[in-house]
Amino acid sequence: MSRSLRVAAAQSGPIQRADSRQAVVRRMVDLLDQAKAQRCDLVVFTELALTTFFPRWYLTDQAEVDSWFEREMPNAATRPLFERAAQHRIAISFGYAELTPDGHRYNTSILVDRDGTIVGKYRKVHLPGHSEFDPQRSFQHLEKRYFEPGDLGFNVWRSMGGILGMCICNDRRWPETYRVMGLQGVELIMLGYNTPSVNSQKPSEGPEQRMFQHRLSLQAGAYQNSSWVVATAKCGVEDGHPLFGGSMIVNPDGEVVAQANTEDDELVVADCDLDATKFGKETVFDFKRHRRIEHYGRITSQTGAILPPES
Ligand code: ING
Repeated sequence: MSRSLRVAAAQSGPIQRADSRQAVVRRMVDLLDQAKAQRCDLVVFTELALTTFFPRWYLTDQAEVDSWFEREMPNAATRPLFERAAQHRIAISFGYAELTPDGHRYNTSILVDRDGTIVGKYRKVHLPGHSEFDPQRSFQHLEKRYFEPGDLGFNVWRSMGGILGMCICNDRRWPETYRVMGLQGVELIMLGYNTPSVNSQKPSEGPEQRMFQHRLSLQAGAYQNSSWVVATAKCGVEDGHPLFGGSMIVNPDGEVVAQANTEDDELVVADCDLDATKFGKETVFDFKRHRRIEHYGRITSQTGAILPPES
């Protein structure tokens, strides 16, 4: 029997600082209804899907910081999303800012199965940006201020008849992210991202170059681990700050099979045959046959680069 899933990347247009969780969830439920109409099995929402990308703001009042976080999931604001997804028998993933009962704060994503049960959780490992206000930057990116590095690692879950994994945004730029899931047999990786259209430290790096690097990262990760990658943007202009779109679905050969055309709420849909991952895993990326771990020690024993001695 075919293990094909119809998957939607449910791209989010901009969420303004003043927008309520309720208004955002209504938009997400509308995308779910559209996905149902297209007979989707799985809908991948974006990073920090419930709020504006608040790490662009330098906040000092802890109560205001914590207003961007969710203390429990589901909660009153998100229950309509869980209920509609279960009603449609659609599995979903989405990201949000997580405040744990013991006071830890993470940039988190969850996987919810067709019954509305949370079956997986991931906490963003590779936090970009900085922790203090940086006057040198044209805008701030304070993820290291508001979140702790994820403590769950890169896991995979058997769900929807396949092996699914999650990561978040900047994680997609780091090959280790994909490989650790690849070494667990991942067949479809879900990720959301909020990526500024310009580089706050390098004005010459604009949307075209950043979109190239975004696509390059996804295609390489998919190909080198023979996995589907579903990447979903939050995009458009949030309180004057542009985020780029480019939601896309990449097949296990590294080919883009579907991508967004707008910078607004938009479904990007593709049929993902999970058995299409087998050939790569059994030939060029048959890790068991080809990897030489005796030469990879630096990858886990070193954090930064160690340069050769000056001659
Ligand atoms: N955003 C950006 C991303 O990884 C970034 C940060 C942009 C890092 C460009 C490096 C280069 O897409 C988040 N939220 O990680």
